[in-house]
Amino acid sequence: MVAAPAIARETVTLKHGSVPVGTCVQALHLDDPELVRLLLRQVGQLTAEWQMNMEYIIRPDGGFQFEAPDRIAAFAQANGLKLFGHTLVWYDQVHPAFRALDESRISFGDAYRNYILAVTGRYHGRMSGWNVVNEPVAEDGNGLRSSLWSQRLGETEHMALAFRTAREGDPDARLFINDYNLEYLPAKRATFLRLAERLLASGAPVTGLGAQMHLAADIPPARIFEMMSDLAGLGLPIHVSELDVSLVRAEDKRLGPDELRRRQAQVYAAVAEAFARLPARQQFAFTFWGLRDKDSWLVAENSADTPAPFDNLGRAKPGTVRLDQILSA
Ligand code: 9MR
Repeated sequence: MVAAPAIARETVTLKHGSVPVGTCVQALHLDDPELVRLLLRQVGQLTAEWQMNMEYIIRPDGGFQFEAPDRIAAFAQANGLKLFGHTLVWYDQVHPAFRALDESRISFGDAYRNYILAVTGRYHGRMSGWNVVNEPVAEDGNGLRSSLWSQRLGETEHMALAFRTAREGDPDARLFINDYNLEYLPAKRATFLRLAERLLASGAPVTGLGAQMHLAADIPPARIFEMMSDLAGLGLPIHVSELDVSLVRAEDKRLGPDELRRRQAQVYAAVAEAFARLPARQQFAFTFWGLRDKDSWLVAENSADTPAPFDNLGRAKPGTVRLDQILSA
C-alpha cells in the first residue's frame, strides 16, 4: 500500500509571522463555519474574489449595489482583518451601461470617475489597498491591452486618471497595478515595469505592484526569484496577490502525481523564500487565491486540480508547512 503524503493539521498558523497573509473570499464563503474557522486562524487580510468588481457592483439597470462587498467588509472589521480591494479598472469588465452612455447627459470620463469615487469612497479608511488597474499588459507582453477604457480615455491616460481618482476617493489606501504571468514571461514583466514607470512619471499615485502568481507546479523556481528581484528594483511594496499552484496545468505531462505534489511544495516554498528576501518595507502582503482546494477557481475549472495551500478538510499541505516556516523565520 502506498502511504498518503504527510499532512500536518494544526501545526500551521500563517498569520503569526510579520508578513500579512491573506486570501480571497466570496460573501457566500462566510456562511461556511469550517472555512471561517480556517480563515480566522490563518489570515490577517481578505480580498474580495469578485464582488468588488464592476460585474457585481453595477446592476443590470446601471445602478450600484454593495450588499456582498459590505458583508465582506463588515466581517473583516468585526474580526480585526485587513481588507484589500479588487478591482477598480479591468479590461475584462466593461459594464454595458458604459457602452450605452448618452454623452449629452454625462461624459464617459465623468461616469468612470464617478464609479471609482463611489467605490473607493464607500470603503475609505477601511482598505489596506486597491488593485486600481488589473491586467493592463497584453497577453504576450508586447504592449498594453486595448479595452473600452483605453479606447475612450487613452491607453495610459485612463490608468493615470483611475489612480488619481482612487487617491481622491481613498487617500489612505495603497494603490496597485496588478498582473499575471510576470514570472513566466520576462517580456510581459518588462512591459509591466515600464508602464509603472510611465504612470509614476506622469504623476499617477502608483504605490504598489501586484504579481498574481497563478503558477503551475513545474515552474522552475529560478523564474520566481528573477521576477521578485526585478519587481523589487522599482522600490515599491510588492503584493503576491493571487497565489495558487496548479497540478493539472503543469506543462510537463510526464510528471506523475507524487512528483507534482513534491514540486508544488517546492514552488510554494520558493515563492515564500523570494518574498521573504524582499526588504521589509517592500513586503506588502502574501495572498492566496483560495485557502482550500474546493474554494479555488481552478477546481471549478478542473475538478482534478488541488492547487490550494490547504486540502478540503482544511489540513495544511507539506508546502504550506514549509512556507509557514519561511515566512515566520
Ligand atoms: O476567482 C475569480 C472568479 O471567482 C471570478 O469569477 C473571475 C471573474 O471575476 O475572477 C477570478 O479571479 C481572477 C482575478 O480576478 C484576476 N486574476 C485571475 C483570477 C482567476 O481567473
